[in-house]
Amino acid sequence: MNSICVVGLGYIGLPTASLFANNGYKVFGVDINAKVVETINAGKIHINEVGLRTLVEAAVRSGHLIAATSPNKADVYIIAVPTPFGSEKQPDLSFVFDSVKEIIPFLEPGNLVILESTIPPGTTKKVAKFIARQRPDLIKEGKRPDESLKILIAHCPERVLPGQILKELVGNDRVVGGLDELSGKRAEGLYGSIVSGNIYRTDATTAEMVKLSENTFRDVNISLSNELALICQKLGVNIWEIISLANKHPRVKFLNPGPGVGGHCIAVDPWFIVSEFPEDAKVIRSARDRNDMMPGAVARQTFDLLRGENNPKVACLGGSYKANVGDWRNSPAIDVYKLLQKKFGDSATIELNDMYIVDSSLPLKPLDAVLSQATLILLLVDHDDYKLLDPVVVGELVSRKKVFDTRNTLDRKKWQAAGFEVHILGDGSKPLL
Ligand code: SAJ
Repeated sequence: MNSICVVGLGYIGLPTASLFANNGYKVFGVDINAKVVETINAGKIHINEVGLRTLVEAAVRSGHLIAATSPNKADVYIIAVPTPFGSEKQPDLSFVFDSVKEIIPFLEPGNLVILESTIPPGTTKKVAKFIARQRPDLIKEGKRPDESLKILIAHCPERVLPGQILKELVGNDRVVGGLDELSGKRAEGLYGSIVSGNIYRTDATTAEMVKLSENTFRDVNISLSNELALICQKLGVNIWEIISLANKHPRVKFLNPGPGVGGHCIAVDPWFIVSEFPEDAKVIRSARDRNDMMPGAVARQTFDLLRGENNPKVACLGGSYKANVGDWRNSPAIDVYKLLQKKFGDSATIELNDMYIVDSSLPLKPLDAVLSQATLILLLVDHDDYKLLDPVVVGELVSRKKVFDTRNTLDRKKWQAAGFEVHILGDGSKPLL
């Protein structure tokens, strides 16, 4: 297993490819985007992730990582392409199957095919059937995997947190699910060469469900905090105090409420279970719905806080889907920003700042410009840079000292001491409409 072909050079594929390349493997990276390929072959990166640039640069310079727009013959094939979902919340597996289609002509007996992409339960088996139809010499349909497989197939879901991908790729425990015993063992051996955490071997469908259950657990937990935040708001008590005290119980661990759940994992993966089991996945579905309605709730409360003001100016702080990253896919902060623009039309100025986002398609403005003459500061993302803001300095820029913190990230007492009226999502200070 000396050569690896990694299909998909995004947030997971590129760090994985460069880690293997820096550990002695010959790695062929594949991406459909020619610009991405060109960037990587120049030793540069197209995504922002701590430590990635150095790793890619070293991998390319050593000649161990070469990117191209089509696959190369290798011992191992790792598929790390996105699995988005459509407007009907159905998973779109076309990238996965297109990638498999591309590698099929290269497959030889003994090769290992690994699906790293997050996939609905049963997909690894479907991929095996798909390969079997085109390469009956490698997989025989209708037989037990250990009797029929001449190649090895496994699902090894990634579990890393954006913002600390490289650290977690190495340090986190891994679950590897083989289609048969040997597939699992070979995949375990491969990841063992780059992972310092434990590797747990299981079957492919279990590995698929482990990954989906982890993210669903987090989504359901946050939805409960969000629901309680809305209830506390009506009740006139503070959800943050309640969570902090409840979490003193040794068996309770609430996550934080906020303006919603975004990104391409937690806001998406639960739908992979719902789409397969629509009648059964009731809690999962309503948790998704609860989290999806949070941007609307935040926009309504913002509207309420501005009631009676003529031509207000809202300084929206943060557009990414979470703190200290520049990724704004499915970002609830952007949803709130757009809802406010729609709700106010020309009767207000709504401006957006985010120092992490590099995408020029968003109308981002510098922090000073956004804060200047603002009548409300709306904190949507808890970037460290916002935590460090000095309320005295900010107070000199704004035209009205009022802040709505949807992440409970600012030091309330400090901001109040600087003369600000401080509202925190779920603190019970103003009823939600
Ligand atoms: N969020 C809250 N309250 C919280 C925590 C998060 O509202 O207490 C929001 C965030 O602001 C964000 C969203 O949830 O909008 C998701 O952020 P996250 O940090 O919870 O998770 P992701 O999507 O960045 O990464 C998750 C991780 N999964 C788990 O922790 C179980 C990561 O380990 C996975 O590898 C990743 O999904 C993935 O790729 O599936």
